[in-house]
Amino acid sequence: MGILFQGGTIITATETVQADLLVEGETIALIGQNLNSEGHETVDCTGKYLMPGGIDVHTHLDLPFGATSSNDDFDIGHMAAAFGGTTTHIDFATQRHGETLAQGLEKWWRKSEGIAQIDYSFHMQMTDPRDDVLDEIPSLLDEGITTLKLFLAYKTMYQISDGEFFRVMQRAAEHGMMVMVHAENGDIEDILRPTLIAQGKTEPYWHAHSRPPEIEGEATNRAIMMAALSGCPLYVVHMTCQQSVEALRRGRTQGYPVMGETCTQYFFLTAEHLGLPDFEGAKYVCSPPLRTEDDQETLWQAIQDGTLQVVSTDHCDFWFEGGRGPWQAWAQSHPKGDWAAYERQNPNYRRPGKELGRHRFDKIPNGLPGIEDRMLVMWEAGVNGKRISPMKFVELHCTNPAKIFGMYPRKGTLMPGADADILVWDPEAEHVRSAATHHMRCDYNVYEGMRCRGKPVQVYLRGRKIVDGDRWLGENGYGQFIKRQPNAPIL
Ligand code: DUC
Ligand code: ZN
Ligand code: ZN
Repeated sequence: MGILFQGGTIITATETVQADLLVEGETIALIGQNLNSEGHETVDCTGKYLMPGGIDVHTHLDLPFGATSSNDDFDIGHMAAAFGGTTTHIDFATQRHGETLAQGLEKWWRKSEGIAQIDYSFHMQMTDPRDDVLDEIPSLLDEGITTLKLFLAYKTMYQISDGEFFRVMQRAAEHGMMVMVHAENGDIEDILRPTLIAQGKTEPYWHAHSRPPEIEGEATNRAIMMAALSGCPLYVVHMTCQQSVEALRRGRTQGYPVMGETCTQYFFLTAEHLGLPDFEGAKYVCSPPLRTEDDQETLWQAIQDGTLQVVSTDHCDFWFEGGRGPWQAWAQSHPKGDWAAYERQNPNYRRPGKELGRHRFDKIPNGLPGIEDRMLVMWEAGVNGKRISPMKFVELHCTNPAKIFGMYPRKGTLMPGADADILVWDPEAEHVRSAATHHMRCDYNVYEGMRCRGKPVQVYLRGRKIVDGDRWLGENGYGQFIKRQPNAPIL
């Protein structure tokens, strides 16, 4: 017995077609007109769209950050993602200085195995590319990990030199892997930030001044030139501004193997939010920082013309009012990775959050909630706002992520043989984004009060219904690690 989705409109990146869709087991068996329902469970999709489950290729679940760690983990974060239509995500497993890649990876297996509720994969975040670590790179392919993330920012923590960056690219290219880059010039940021602090400019507002668009444009251009020289495919994460988008557009015009993403928040919020009174600006501190309305227009243009291929979230949420309950005593005796479980069992406990930077913007943990909001607000502003078509929406949030990151056609589309990751999307369903109703473990929502029309009313992951209206039907351990393929296409 299968599940027959009847009477819906199927939307993929390339077509919109009225058809039935049959799921057998974990995959799509058939798409066609008037399929025979005998022996199958049926789902009436009249007036609904059927779209592939969303893929968020840039998340930081349970990420240690300074004196705290990000709130959402592979349990609650997964549920929140699915309520917003995302059924697969790729997180960043981090190698710390002195560690091997395998040691870094091991920590992320522990966070996810037996806990995951949606499908997931990892990028390997390399911070210490020693010779022995470079030799370890090919072993990642055995794990199904095909992407290496490098930093040109966070000078004392993650940043690597240009020489190291280039050497990693050469190795990655030999093995059909792709390099991803956080492109901000960390050397310059490391001068601007302490200067502002010394001048007494310590409020959240100054965060944006410590990381101006020029340092993003410069680092993006540098990484692109290294991609041109090494031949290694490059994907620039969280692009925010005209300076970096122009660099990418130039590189692509030259035929270099370069691609890029932006994140949801950069379409909706600006650096003005950082200046909100009563420390509210701290809610919006992320890196790279929020920019201007002109930059927002640049980003809309760049997704429309294909300069940017993907919209992700950089989801990395922290309490606005954290540090509650007996956290200090408890946290001292437990590694950061254990905090999520304790917090779940003790509702009065909150790990530290944005308040860590009440007196200095550089102590505010960087990041915003968004894994649940991404497809909902982009549908509203993009599709309802007539900036992108429903097919383009699917391309940006589902299909391109699957192709670029080696999961296509298993993920990212609706076709026979693909995983039955299916959104039954009601284009008329009205809702309001709010911290009072979202599922992310976060006491604020950056789209608070935004009215939206359209959302997934049912979500299926590999043939199993995990969201039904407001009901959560998922299960810890059902989420699978997805092994990805190297030599993914340059789009
Ligand atoms: N930027 C953020 O805002 N948070 C996590 C990491 C990053 O680069
Ligand atoms: Zn980053
Ligand atoms: Zn990030």
